[in-house]
Amino acid sequence: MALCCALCLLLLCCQALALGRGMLYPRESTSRELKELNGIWSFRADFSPQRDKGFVHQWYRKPLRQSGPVIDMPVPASFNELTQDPSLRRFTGWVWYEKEVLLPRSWLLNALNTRVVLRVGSAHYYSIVWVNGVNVTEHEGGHLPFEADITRIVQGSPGGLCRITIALNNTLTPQTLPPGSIQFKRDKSKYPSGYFVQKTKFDFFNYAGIHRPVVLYTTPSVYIDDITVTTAWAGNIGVVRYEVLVMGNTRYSLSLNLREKEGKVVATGEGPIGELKVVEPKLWWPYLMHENPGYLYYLEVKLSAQVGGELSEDVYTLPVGIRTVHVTSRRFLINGEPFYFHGVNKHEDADIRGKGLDWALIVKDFNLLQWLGANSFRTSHYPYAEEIMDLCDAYGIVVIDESPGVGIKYPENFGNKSLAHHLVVMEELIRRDKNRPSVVMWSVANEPASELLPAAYYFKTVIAHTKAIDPTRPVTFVSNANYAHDHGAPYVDVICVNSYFSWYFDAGHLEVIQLQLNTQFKNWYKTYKKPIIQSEYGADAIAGLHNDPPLMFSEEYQKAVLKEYHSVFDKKRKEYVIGELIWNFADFMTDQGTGRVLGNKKGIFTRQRQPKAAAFVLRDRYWKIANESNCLCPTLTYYNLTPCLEPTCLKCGTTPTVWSSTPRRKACPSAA
Ligand code: GCB
Repeated sequence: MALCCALCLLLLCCQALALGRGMLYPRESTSRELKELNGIWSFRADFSPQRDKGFVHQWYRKPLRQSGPVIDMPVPASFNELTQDPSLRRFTGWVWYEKEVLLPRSWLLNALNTRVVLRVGSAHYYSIVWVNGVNVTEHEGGHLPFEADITRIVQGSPGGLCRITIALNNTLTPQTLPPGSIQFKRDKSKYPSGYFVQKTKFDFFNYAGIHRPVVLYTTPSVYIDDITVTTAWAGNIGVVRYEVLVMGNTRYSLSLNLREKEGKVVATGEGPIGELKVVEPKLWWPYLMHENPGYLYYLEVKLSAQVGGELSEDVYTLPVGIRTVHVTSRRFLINGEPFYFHGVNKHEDADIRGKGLDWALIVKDFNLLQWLGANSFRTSHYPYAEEIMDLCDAYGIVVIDESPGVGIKYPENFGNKSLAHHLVVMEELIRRDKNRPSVVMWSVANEPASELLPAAYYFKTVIAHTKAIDPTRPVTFVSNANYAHDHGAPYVDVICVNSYFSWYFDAGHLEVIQLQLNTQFKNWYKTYKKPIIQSEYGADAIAGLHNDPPLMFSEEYQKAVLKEYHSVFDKKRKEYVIGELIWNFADFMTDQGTGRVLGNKKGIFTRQRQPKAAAFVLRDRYWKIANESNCLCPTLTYYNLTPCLEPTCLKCGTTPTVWSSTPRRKACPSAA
């Protein structure tokens, strides 16, 4: 049976819709060099009434400082909260970034066989890029990488000077993803002339800027452009199926080595398409499901070709985790074992840097996730940085990878232009994250107006397209619509529902949560017979605000809401509920409004990552769930998996040394 599933999977993979080009994460190798351009860039916001002065005066033609004043701007970071200027904080329109770099001679001399690529990890929202005044690329969308081959421009430039200019526009319209709209306020008695505001229907601040690393990297002129890997296993054989896309020449040879962590080669292959078999594979397991979670192999791809009569080589190494994902009517299976999502929803958000990538914050967050006993998160409400996703792969944190499809609330957001762009975004997201073992499901949207009729065709199309590109992963979107009127739900594999009982509805009435939550689950399950994830629930709590009996916004109330929800989850997870993701991991910034006190306070951690009382409630719960599901004792006594401690059996107190035949569990010695 397992073998059969594995083969089906491989067959399905063969039918995946090809994407044409790759977006491999830039990595150094014996054939590739990399130069990070992070640090201080020159910056100017175009405050001209039409925001078009930069284009009219062609600011990209000369160094930016020559066309007017510039300020220092760090990259990566959002520009909004780095100065004391409120008009820059709320700025909507074009901003200009510039960086001058000198390229090493070696990149310029070997012109025939060195390709130079400029890559931007993400820039919000629309980017136009020039190098030495020459337009090299444009990109729409704020959360995914883009790149341009700039070889010809830099190799012709005197002294290897490379002046990179990026014009960035953060305006959101009904056709962008996420959508928004610009409202012009024309009442002269209330607003100055030309006054406009950016409106959005999502609940986080529209931070903008170059949010992720910008790098220059080289490849040989014949190069590995893309690698697609899918995995399966049956019995004691793991299968890594690969497809390599080569650009620059049609005549080349490819050899592949699959290495274990310690470097030992476990399988080898040749040619652009093939299958590697691994005997006794070390499977990729989620955190807390195995003593060695997140196991990665390394697929080293070596390309050889003749360039100008000489042998040229390109080498790229891709981390690979061997695992399978399946969905039944009641369960989510990873490697054939039931997986229960006990995790969080996050945001890329922090003081000062906004949505800019910050290594210290990333490491702190992963430490908190592990402390919490969280095995998963959803990238609410847009794709997160590749650097974050790398750690998910390495630590075994399971990811529901969400597109920026948030705030799709009006009929005009469902038109052809929006749909066409949404399809492109799904392509870009899958192109970037398809090889990640941590990604177990795609989420195409959050809380769209799926009760509107056009949602049926829209989500049918987006989901079918997503599945066509990646037939190996289930697809969902997150709904807060009424189960009986949701036109998108028929197309998803897993039902993801958000609800805020006793918060946005029946505010203050904790006593209604259990009944309403039970009803919610029953209705969705009876209608669709698909497993359900509670993809959001929670309550705002201002850290340090106390009231007992619990009142809204106090830490006690947040705890009480969680406990009411948990009692229902505990019944339903024996049936078809397959996960619970708290809203939210940490407090985060939003637009200003009467319901927001310096942002959304539903975090179980503050924005500075200090725990509120609710964090301890969740921590106890998540570790208990992990312990229970790892337990093989007949009496259901479970292992104490407290972080940093050796797992011990709570019944007999011993540390088990053997894993049972089911790979994720240790057999309790006293069970024998
Ligand atoms: C939701 C949204 C999320 C909000 C949250 C809230 O349903 O999906 O983006 O932040 O509720 O706190 O209102």
